[in-house]
Amino acid sequence: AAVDNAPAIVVGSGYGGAVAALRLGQAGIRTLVLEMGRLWNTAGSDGKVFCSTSAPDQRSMWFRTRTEAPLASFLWLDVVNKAITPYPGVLDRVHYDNMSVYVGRGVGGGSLVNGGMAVTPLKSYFSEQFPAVDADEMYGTYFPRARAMLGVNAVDPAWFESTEWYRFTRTSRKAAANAGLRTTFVPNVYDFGHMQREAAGTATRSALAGEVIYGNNEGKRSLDKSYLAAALGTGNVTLHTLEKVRSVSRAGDGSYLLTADRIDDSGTVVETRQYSCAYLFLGGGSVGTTELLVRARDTGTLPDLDPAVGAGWGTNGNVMLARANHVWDTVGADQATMPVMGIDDWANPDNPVFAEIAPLPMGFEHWISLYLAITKNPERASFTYDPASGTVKLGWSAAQSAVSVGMARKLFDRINLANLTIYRHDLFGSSGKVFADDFTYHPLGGCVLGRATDGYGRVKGYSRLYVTDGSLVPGNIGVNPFVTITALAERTMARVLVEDTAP
Ligand code: FAE
Repeated sequence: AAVDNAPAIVVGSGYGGAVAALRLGQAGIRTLVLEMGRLWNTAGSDGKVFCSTSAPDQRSMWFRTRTEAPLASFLWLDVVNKAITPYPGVLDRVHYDNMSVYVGRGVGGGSLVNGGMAVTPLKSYFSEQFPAVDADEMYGTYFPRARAMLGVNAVDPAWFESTEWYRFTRTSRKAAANAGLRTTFVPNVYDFGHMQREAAGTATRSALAGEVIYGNNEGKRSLDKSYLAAALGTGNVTLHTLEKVRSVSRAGDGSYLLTADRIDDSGTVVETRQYSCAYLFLGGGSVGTTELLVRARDTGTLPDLDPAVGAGWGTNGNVMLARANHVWDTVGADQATMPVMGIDDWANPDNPVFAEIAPLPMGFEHWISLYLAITKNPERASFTYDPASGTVKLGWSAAQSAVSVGMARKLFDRINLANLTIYRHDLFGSSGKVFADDFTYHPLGGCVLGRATDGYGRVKGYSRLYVTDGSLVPGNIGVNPFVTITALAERTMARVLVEDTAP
């Protein structure tokens, strides 16, 4: 088969991949981006690019016959998930033994499906996680650069206090305050000017129409509208979609050889392509990149990869849970899908938790307060290659999830006690589960900075091979992770373009 050559290849078009593509393109380096998902720019028969969460269709999930939403049930009833036709939809749930990982599929990766919360971690906690990284430089240069490029903005506090769309957040804030807990506004990449126009009836509703995990048709500054648009604008970046990189090896001349499967809308492999490049940037996300490298090391295509490849993975301590409010504490039928506030108890040395106040837009009053807690769970797991099945496995155990639950429970027991309220038992399946601890939105680690790579994301054992995504973050960052991932990728690219690509 013919081999396509590019000076640089980027695998994946999420945060890490998008930053790499832009900075390579700006440096005048011809770059090819390979993305396994589709480009989300064509309207379906309903005139929309993405489907809604209330009426999911084939566009919702990656090759499923039924949706797998995080909230499985309401009043224990199986009313949330719907039968769909298999298709390269935008949200995937990757299943491992005791943990499943939600990821975005498409040009823009997680930015297409996420809640847009753009949070910079506490400097002290960042330094704890990345002791070898110059924190002054990160907070002086790379975090501001990332926030500016991502289009981070904040809700107008006066509008927040008065709008029906954030009543659910104010009710959760009150419950937290009753327990003596601090809440803090969190910035977002959703355009709040657009959201206010949605509320006023002068813009098409998206965040105010229940759109989020299956994509936003309006308002969200996802990567295809920020970094990736700019990358393509350099004229040096090309994008191939529906191509999944299956393996990576190295040729005698030091170039990298990639094999990619191109699929059609039914998932059938219609072509297997070979690529070669001098510089390879991996931005497949914590799970995508780590799986590729573990497989490459253990099948012998990149045998010199460090033993640390595959290790140091964590869930950012994610736990989802819900409380039932009193009848007088309404949350409103109208709820914006973009969270704007968190309960910040991270400084509590006894039980550090940062819990985002999450929306649950169902179109009627349900008195439910939903949360995604980020706990400081120190547990880590490793990915290993299983030769018998030819798959990569994740060694995360249920006991490791229980650590996150213990921390979330401690915080929310306190809130329930202060408010004389209880947990909801009907939202996470028929078993009556209170704490959803079997999935994460925030997979982190697997190729940890300074362990599997050098201090800048250069993969140990190989030259001109880089990781730029969430696999660099050691399992927990204490806040929603994409601003950190973006800023670290900016730091890597600034260094690599100066030191590694001299003609
Ligand atoms: P990611 O964005 O996952 O991009 C990886 C890309 O590579 C994807 O497009 C893949 O399809 C593609 N890919 C993977 N493997 C291959 C392969 N072999 N060949 C070709 N392409 C491949 O990685 N974070 C926040 O900070 N704030 C939030 O509010 C927030 N909410 C979230 C809500 C949901 C429902 C989810 C799922 C996540 C949320 N996150 C949030 C997490 C955030 O989206 C995630 O940390 C980043 O997207 C990770 O960025 P990466 O660049 O690591």
